[in-house]
Amino acid sequence: MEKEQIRKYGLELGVDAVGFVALEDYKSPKSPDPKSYLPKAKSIVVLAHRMIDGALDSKNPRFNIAGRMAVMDTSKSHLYLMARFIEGRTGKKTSPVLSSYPLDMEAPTLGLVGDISLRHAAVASGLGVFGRHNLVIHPRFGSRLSFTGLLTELPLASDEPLKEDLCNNCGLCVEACPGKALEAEGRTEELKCLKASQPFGIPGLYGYLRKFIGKTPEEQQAILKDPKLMSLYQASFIGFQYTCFNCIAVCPIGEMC
Ligand code: B12
Ligand code: SF4
Ligand code: SF4
Repeated sequence: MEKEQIRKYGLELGVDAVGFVALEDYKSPKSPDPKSYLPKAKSIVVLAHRMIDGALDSKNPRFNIAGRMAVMDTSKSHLYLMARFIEGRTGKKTSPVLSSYPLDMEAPTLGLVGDISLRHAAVASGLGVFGRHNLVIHPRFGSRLSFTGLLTELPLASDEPLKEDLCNNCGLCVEACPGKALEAEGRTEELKCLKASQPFGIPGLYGYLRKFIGKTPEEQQAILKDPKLMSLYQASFIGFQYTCFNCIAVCPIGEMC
């Protein structure tokens, strides 16, 4: 099956951009070997979906996360359809790589490394380049993209990587980061980002639970009335809830809607 048939099918479904990387060109030093999940894997098809500008730029965190959830759900459906398309026409096993979760929460990576690094796959498939914010910038859509992928046994040649540097080094992303997670070039300080962008994630849950230790039953009753508990409960069934998208939102590269 030709790459262009897969790309055409994806674009017809509503995927914004499709890229291809042969496994030998995918290099993500911290990530596991993709063959440990799919022994005969040969390549990765990378799908890029544009984020929704209104949701991203809203000052209401529920609108921000609603936009991200909509992208995640849509891209998940597209992965299913594209996996069926490839498997049905070629008989080659194809495995979806979701946008973020589930993640391996065990040591040593503790939920900080994906099974496939979609940024490294996106860069190697010519969909974009790393910017100062350590996110991938696409020539047309800028940083406002979510990535998913398909690990497949189908051998597909890599698309040509981009040569130009799209980041203008304006530093807006570094300034706008509430967690000061982008101070060191080429590295995101994960825990600082997590603390600032996921108040109802694991550090938030630990913080809440820690408040209980050594407290009297009356104090514990009062802690149970903290509205933060409701937000933690909500996050537990919605999934991870980011309240910060600043490094994406302030980046001036690319088109708006
Ligand atoms: C775990 C994770 C996180 C963790 C850890 C981040 C991290 N250090 O990788 C936390 C929770 C902190 C996080 C935060 C965010 N994430 Co996140 N995250 C992931 C996830 C699930 C896995 C990433 C991974 O495997 N990292 C570990 C390895 C691969 O990273 P690494 O080798 O250390 O590489 C790092 C640096 O060395 C640097 N780097 C590597 N090579 C190069 C080369 C150059 C030239 C440069 C400049 C930098 C650079 O980039 C990496 C960033 O630290 C991916 C989805 C996926 N499966 O890929 C999404 C993903 C990377 N996240 C994404 C986003 C959008 C975010 C947030 C904006 C949160 C939000 N509101 O949505 C922030 C942005 C943080 C930032 N500016 O870096 C998007 C990125 C989209 C894009 N346009 O690039 C992804 C791809 C999810 C998706 N499907 O779209 N994330
Ligand atoms: S998501 Fe927010 S806290 Fe995390 S790196 Fe980007 S701007 Fe900083
Ligand atoms: S905001 Fe400026 S420095 Fe940051 S990634 Fe975008 S162009 Fe580069």
